[in-house]
This record gives sequence, C-alpha cells and structure tokens, in this order.
Amino acid sequence: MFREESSFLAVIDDPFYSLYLTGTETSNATILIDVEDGELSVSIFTDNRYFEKFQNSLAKLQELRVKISTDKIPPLTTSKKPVYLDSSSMTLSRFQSIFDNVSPDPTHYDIGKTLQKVRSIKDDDEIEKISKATEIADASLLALLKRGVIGRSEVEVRRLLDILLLEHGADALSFPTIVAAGSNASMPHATPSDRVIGGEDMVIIDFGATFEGYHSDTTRTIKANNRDFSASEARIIDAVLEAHEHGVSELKPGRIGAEVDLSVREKFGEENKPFFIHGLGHGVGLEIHEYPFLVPNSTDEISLRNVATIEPGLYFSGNCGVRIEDCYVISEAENTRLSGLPLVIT
Ligand SMILES: [Mn+2]
Repeated sequence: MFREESSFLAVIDDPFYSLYLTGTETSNATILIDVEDGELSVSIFTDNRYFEKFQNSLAKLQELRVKISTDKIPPLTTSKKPVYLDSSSMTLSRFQSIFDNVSPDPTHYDIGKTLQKVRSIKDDDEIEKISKATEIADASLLALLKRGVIGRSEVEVRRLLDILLLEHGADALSFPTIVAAGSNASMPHATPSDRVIGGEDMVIIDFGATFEGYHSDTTRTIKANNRDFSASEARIIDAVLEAHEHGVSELKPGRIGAEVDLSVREKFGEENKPFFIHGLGHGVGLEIHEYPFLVPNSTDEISLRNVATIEPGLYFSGNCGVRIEDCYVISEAENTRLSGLPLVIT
C-alpha cells in the first residue's frame, strides 16, 4: 500500500473510512495516520457533534488506540515526512485549509485508489449486511406488486415503495427511487412524474435499501398488468437478460472493469449496442457507487469478495426502456446473486 518509508503521514478526509474503520457514522472526520520509525499513531479530527459517538465506538475497539480531537488538524506544511493523501475525497479547499493555503506538490502521494480497493473486498459481516438490505428490497417490491401499480402515477408508486422499504426494515433509502413508465423509461435515470401508469406500460423500478450503513441496488422492468410482454417487448427483455447473464459470467477475479463492460456491449451486437447508453455496473457497499466501476475506461480490478451490480439496459427514445440489475458477490466458482427475485417478473 505504502512505499518503503518507515516514517510517513497519511491524511484520509472521507467520513466513509471512519465508518469503515470505527463504525462511527459522521459527516466530519479527518483521519491522520502518523508513522514514526514504524510506530503507528492514529488521530481523528472531528467536532462536538461526533466526539462522544467516536469515544463510544472506539471503546469497543480496544486493539485500535486512537486519539480523538475536536481541534483543527495541525498544518502539515512543514512535515519532513512524505504525506499520503486520498485524492478522491480531499478537495482542493480542504487541502489548502490543512496545508496553510499552499497547493499540492509532487511530494504528496495519492492513496485514493488503494483505499478504495481495500474497501471493495468485503468480509462476511459486510456481505451479510448488503444481503439483508437486498432482502428488505425484495420483500418491498413484492408487496408493491401485490398492491398493483396501474392507475397510480409514477410519483405515487415511488412514495408507496419508499414507505414499504422503510416498513420492511430499511434504515434509509439507498438513493432516490426511480419509477419510469412507458416512454419515460427511455431515460435511464428519469425523475418520477405525474404520468399515470396504464396496463400496457412497461415500468422500470430502480430502488434500494440501506441496512447498517450498507446499500442494496436492484432494478426490475415489469409489465404493469402482470401479463405477458408483447412479442417486440419480449425481444428487448430477452436481449437485456442475455446481456445480464453474460455480464455475470464475465465478472471474475483479475478482470478489469472496462473489459467486462466492453464484453457486454459486444454481446448486445451492432443492432442493440447503440441503445445501451450507460455503464454496466459498479461496486456496492458503504457507498451506493464504489470501486470497482464496470464502465468504459475503468482500470479497476475485480477481486474475490467484491460486491458489484450488473445492470445492462436498452433505451428507445420516445418508446420504452428496459434495465435488469442485481448485486453479485464475486466468488471462486459461480458468483452469488443476492436478490431472490426472478430477473424478469411476470
Ligand atoms: Mn446501480
């Protein structure tokens, strides 16, 4: 992770790492790691809103000796040691407040990607939490479909599903729920509208729960009347389903994000490729979108115990859209699908 120095500083200015390392939910925490001749000391700089929370969670982690402070982080400008930073969370303004208004220089080393990769490899407890969040989402969608969506607007369906997610045990929503019917579904991230859902509409529902900080992410495309898709709809559904299954089979340790994305684009073939207009997937954990990203140009490497979505879709402007998304745990043999819902619900 780090170079060979026996003395260095690392500054991690992202609350997700405080949550990851200490279990403390916070909106303000800078972690300062100070290694002096191989001796480690860790300080967390926060404010009074979180001081006691940190004290409580750190008391449970006796093996980790951490100082908690509500002071400002000391300026590190004069540090003789190399300083490691996380470029993906450290903004220029934070940097300048820590370094007395100077700008980054080449003696600062970026550990952003390394930290993301470490956090992408989930332990059993983390996988269980994502799995539990997914179970909550599964049960909520089934409850929604039992009540039916025909005659309700997209906004009403979103509100109903959001309530069901909370009633089924979600701590919060993973992200603003998407409900997009008929021609609105050709926009992958449509904002729910007052459009009333009719029986012949195909509806994209993209939703998730959080459970103890961990997210789920699921998309289903349903036929509002629960009856069979028309022949032309079925062709689109089948193409997306095939692409989805191909994507899952390509998701293997050592593969690179862009490669997996590309192989699914190729699977779609010349005819459908232009209508797959977003990335294939992303890691899921304490953040809804995290390493490894399965998108064009991504150099992220897939590892065992990653949890990632596969979410191909086809979008026909003014007509319809189809997306099928699930979360998978990357495993030695076959990847484990976390949702118990069929990929196509009829
Ligand atoms: Mn997603």
